[in-house]
Amino acid sequence: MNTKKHTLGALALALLSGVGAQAAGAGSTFDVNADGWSVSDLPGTSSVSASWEAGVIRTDDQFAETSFRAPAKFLGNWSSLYGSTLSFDLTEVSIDSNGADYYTALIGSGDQVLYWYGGAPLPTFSTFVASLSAADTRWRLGGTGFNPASGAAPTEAQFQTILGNVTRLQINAEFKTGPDDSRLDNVLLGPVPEPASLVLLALGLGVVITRVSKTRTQRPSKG
Ligand SMILES: [Ca+2]
Ligand SMILES: [Ca+2]
Repeated sequence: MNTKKHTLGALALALLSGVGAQAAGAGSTFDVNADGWSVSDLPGTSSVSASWEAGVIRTDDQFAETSFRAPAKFLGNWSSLYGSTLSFDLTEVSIDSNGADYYTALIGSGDQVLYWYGGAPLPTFSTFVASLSAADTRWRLGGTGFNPASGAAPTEAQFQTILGNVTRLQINAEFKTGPDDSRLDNVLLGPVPEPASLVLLALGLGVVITRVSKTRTQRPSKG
């Protein structure tokens, strides 16, 4: 009985993986490990491995400006994602009075960096959603290694140039002068699976369930 349930689960996972492969973008849910993420300083010049625990990644103050840094699968030419979203779940045990002034995420291309000011995280996980578009007025354009809260808003052309050659993606883990304790989960660069893909997934699961049911009725139970 357990074997059949495992078979159904494996087939469902295979179908889900297929949907993920069809959708543009990249994602990390940290189900079994840190998925290649590291912990970096703000300029992205130094990094250490990210700690993994219970399906999320976690860090304390590893650098003067600590952030979670995405692995290679989040980098490259994402021009097709203009107008889509970057979303993630973030929590921080506590922030200080400056916390809300810090950037929340950044997308860099060489020394051109888009900083997104989506607010500070809460002591419990909450979801942040940034539009990959100059229409999202929380983006500021700056260089490496500083926090240009008052920087210029990017033009659409500037945004698309950076999105066309992403060399780093970082989620901030530094929201106070004292010791931080930040956790990150469910990072998704790009669209969630489209309705058409979900319909295909539902159809695929229906086929799997039908087949497993038939197998179950054809084979006598061994108890
Ligand atoms: Ca997770
Ligand atoms: Ca700190």
